[in-house]
Formats: sequence, structure tokens, C-alpha cells
Amino acid sequence: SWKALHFSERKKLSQNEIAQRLYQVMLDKESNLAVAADLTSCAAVLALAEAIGRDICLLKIHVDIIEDFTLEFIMDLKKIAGRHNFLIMEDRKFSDIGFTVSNQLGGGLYRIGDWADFVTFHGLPGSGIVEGLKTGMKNCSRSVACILVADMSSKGALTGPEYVSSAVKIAEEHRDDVVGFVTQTDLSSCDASFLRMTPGVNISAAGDGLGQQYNSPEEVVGRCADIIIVGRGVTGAADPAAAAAMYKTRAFAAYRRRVDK
Ligand code: BMP
Repeated sequence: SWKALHFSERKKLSQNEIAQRLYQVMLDKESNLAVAADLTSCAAVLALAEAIGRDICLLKIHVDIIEDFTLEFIMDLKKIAGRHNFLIMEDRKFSDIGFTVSNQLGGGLYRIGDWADFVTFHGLPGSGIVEGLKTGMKNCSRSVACILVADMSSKGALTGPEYVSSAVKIAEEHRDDVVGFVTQTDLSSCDASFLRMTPGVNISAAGDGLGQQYNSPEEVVGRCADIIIVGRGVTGAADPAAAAAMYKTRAFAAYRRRVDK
């Protein structure tokens, strides 16, 4: 199964340069930790990125929650990412028809396609959404790797097994551009070239009162995650850098146990 393969083997199976870069960062830094920097000012995101950058492979942001967004902020964030060697994922969860997502990725105020290494999207609209994202990339200076939200961590999510199996087919049909999943389940029908990222990870809470459901790093890495995504477990900690270091160590140890089995 894909779960037993080392990240270096997975990197060889991947045909996408951005995914390969992420695998290499994970190997070089011995980190399969992504942090969700869900903070609402540019300064706060930059300060967090600087504080935890050493320990993460990926920083996930929601650009539309930042109150004072500017493209200079993105340039500053990219500098920090370069210095600390991590990639950036905009968790936009594109979910509209191809025409609309092409404009949302390739234009607008945020110009996501000009700076994000990865973007997330839902399979709900059908495979035209990937064609739309590819069309949007034509207006951008570079390509972006796409991550399909297969199923969700929240209570009562409508992403049941039938939806998930139809959605992952979209990924399999667009391997050049879709390189992985946000998932809670192991998607065993999909091969080892795809990255699996799992949010809903926190060791000090079971939920957040708004439907989020948490598990430990060990639980999700054993079940389905190559990369754990931790938000408030790090951003809400008294010492975010220490929390990131702890999640990093635990998640990578769990990965090592998984591949050594
Ligand atoms: P937290 O660890 O603070 O609950 O944050 C989780 C992050 O992962 C949020 O940014 C959220 O948007 C994202 N996320 C999630 O929680 N569940 C999903 O199924 C998909 C997500 O992208």
C-alpha cells in the first residue's frame, strides 16, 4: 500500500515538479507538518511564519481572512518561505464552474495564481473545475499544484464514500495538475504518487464548538496522513514555536513507524 512507501519513493512516483519539491522539503527538514496560519493581520501571519518556519514543510493560509492584505505581504511571506524552505498553500477551496474559478485563481485582488505553490478545490462541480484552474494559470506567471478536498473533518460533512470516490476520479484524470488530497480517510484506491494532507489535528482539544473534530498526530498519520495540518494547536499555543516543534517531532516519528512496519 502507499502507506508503507518512504517519501523518497513517493517523490520518484510523482510527475509534478511542485509536489516533488514538497517531498524534498519533507525529507530535508524531516517535517511532515503543515501549519494553518489562520490569523487576520499580515504582521501576525509573518511573525508566525518566522517563528515556526524552521519546523514546517508547508504553510497553509486563508488569504481572504486577512484584514490588511497587500501583495507586499505576499512578497514578504515568500522571502520567509525561501529562507526557511517551506511551501505555501492557499486554502481557497475553489468550488465553482470552470469559468469562475479561472478568474478567481488568475485575477482579482489576491492574484492567488501568481504566488501560491498549492491551492485547494472541491470536486463538487465536476472535472470542469480543473480545466478552469488550468485556464486561470495561463494568466499567471507560473503554475500551481492543485489539492482536492476529498472529505472533510467537520461533524456531519456531506462528503460520504460515494462522493469521495467520484471526486478522487477527477484527481486521477488530471494527474499533471492535481497532486494530492485533503482527506480524513486513506483513499486506498488512489496510488502512492498522491500526497495526503489531513487537518483536524490537535492534542489538547476534541473539537471547537463549531463542528471541527480533532485527532492526534499519531492517529491521523497511521490512518491516512502524509502531512498533518495543525491550526489552533499551534497558533493558539502559549509558545507557537515550541508547539510546532512538538507536532513536527510527533508527526514525523509516526511517519517513520508507518514506513518501518
Ligand atoms: P484548526 O487546526 O485550527 O482547527 O484549523 C484547521 C484548518 O484546516 C483550517 O484552516 C480549516 O480551514 C482547514 N480544514 C479543516 O479544518 N477541515 C477540512 O476538512 C478541510 C480544511 O481545509
